[in-house]
Amino acid sequence: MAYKEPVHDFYGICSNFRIYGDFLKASPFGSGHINDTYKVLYSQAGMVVPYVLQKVNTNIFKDPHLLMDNICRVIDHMRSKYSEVSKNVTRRTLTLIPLKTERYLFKDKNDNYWRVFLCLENMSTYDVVESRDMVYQGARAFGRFQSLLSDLPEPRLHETIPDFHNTPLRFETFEKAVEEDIMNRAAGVKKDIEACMELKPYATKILELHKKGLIPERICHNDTKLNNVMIDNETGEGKCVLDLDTVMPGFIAYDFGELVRTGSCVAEEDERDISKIVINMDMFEAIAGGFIDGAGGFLEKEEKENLVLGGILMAFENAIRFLADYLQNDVYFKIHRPLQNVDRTRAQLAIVKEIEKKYDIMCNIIDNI
Ligand code: GN1
Ligand code: MG
Repeated sequence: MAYKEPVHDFYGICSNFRIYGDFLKASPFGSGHINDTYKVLYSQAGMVVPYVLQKVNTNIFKDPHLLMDNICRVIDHMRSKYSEVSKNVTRRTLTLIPLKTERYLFKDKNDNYWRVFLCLENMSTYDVVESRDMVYQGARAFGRFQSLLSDLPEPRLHETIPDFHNTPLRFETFEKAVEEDIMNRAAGVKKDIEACMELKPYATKILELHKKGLIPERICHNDTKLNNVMIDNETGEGKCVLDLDTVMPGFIAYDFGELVRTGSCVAEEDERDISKIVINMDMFEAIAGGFIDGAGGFLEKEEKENLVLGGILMAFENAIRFLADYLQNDVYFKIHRPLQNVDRTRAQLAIVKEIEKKYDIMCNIIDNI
């Protein structure tokens, strides 16, 4: 089903948060596929002040309290580090607004969970990258994010979505969706299903390296789409990393891979003209340079050697997730037209082919950094 904007009592919801002033209006904001996000305007003594209101998708994040626990720890840790070096802490990390009675998460009468952040002004996100410098900045912000969290004190973060990047399990889910074919859609996408099936051997690659002890588990963002970084409108700097719901243990190859998937190709995620899906080596070089600059020296040799493989895995994993969702009636990713998940799948499969073709050159670029 195409996504339909639900009706909510925004004034009532917002009145539970410690926001001063008079509610003016709320309107849909951003282009995320999972949570519902709104920009809310308040008048504070005549000054219009924006906030970001978000409804957490609890079909996907089953325990919103655990998720908020992670986010608070992550934000607090980054904030303590930034406050040593910078005065612009509220532009570099997200800031949650507390409730009047407790912290951060409001449950409405329909069992929806809401949270409010300060709105980051004079910064923008981009669904399609526009320049080499922009991808460099975005990748650097994610690299820095990883390095800032590399000494997050124990305990281990909660797994907000268990097996989020367990690609073999994602593949099983895809196979099951094909087998069950509850909407009778499989025949119409036979070729796409076959193309995904052919890529099956990739599914285990990163997990196997981990099992052999060759690549370590780290705290990762796990959803490093380039539009999850705010770019400063004036300086072009990648300032603030968004979408912290999947920050949890993971592998660097996946975070880097998601950057390659979304930043090294100047096309929409659902681009229908496959000839536009080209991995641009300048963009790739900027991603690799930015990520490694931001992350500093802590990447291990095996991690560096498998960064490009991460690109293949993330394009492949997203392809099977989009196609499984199409077969299951488009219930996970928001869609805005009927075949959008199929188009997303095809574009991801084209990215896999492109990386396969350019694999050695891409590995050389990383070697030379
Ligand atoms: C979702 O929320 P958003 O749009 O940043 C998804 C990612 C996918 C991505 C595909 C929690 O990210 O895993 O890679 O869509 N997030 C979740 O565009 O499933
Ligand atoms: Mg997002």
